[in-house]
Amino acid sequence: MTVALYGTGEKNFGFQMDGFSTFSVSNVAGDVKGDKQADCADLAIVSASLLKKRGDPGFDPRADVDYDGDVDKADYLYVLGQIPAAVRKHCPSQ
Ligand SMILES: [Ca+2]
Ligand SMILES: [Ca+2]
Repeated sequence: MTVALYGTGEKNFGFQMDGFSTFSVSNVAGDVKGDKQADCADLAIVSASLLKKRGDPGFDPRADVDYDGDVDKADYLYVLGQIPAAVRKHCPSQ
């Protein structure tokens, strides 16, 4: 397995591993998409992988915000909690 690290600074980086799609990690809490803001799109990513485990079809590693190998209520509630209330109320009903 190879792991490549890249980045433009200490706050933004990404990594790539064989068998996984490339994704970036930003320093914004709850931002799983990597656009530097926590919003409904991030919650949608978590929702799409909810109750899936690493290795399951459709599992999105970005959604596993606590890196415990699955996407569960803890991941969901974490992201939900990072979305500003004014933004959250515009998200599709959860
Ligand atoms: Ca985001
Ligand atoms: Ca998790």
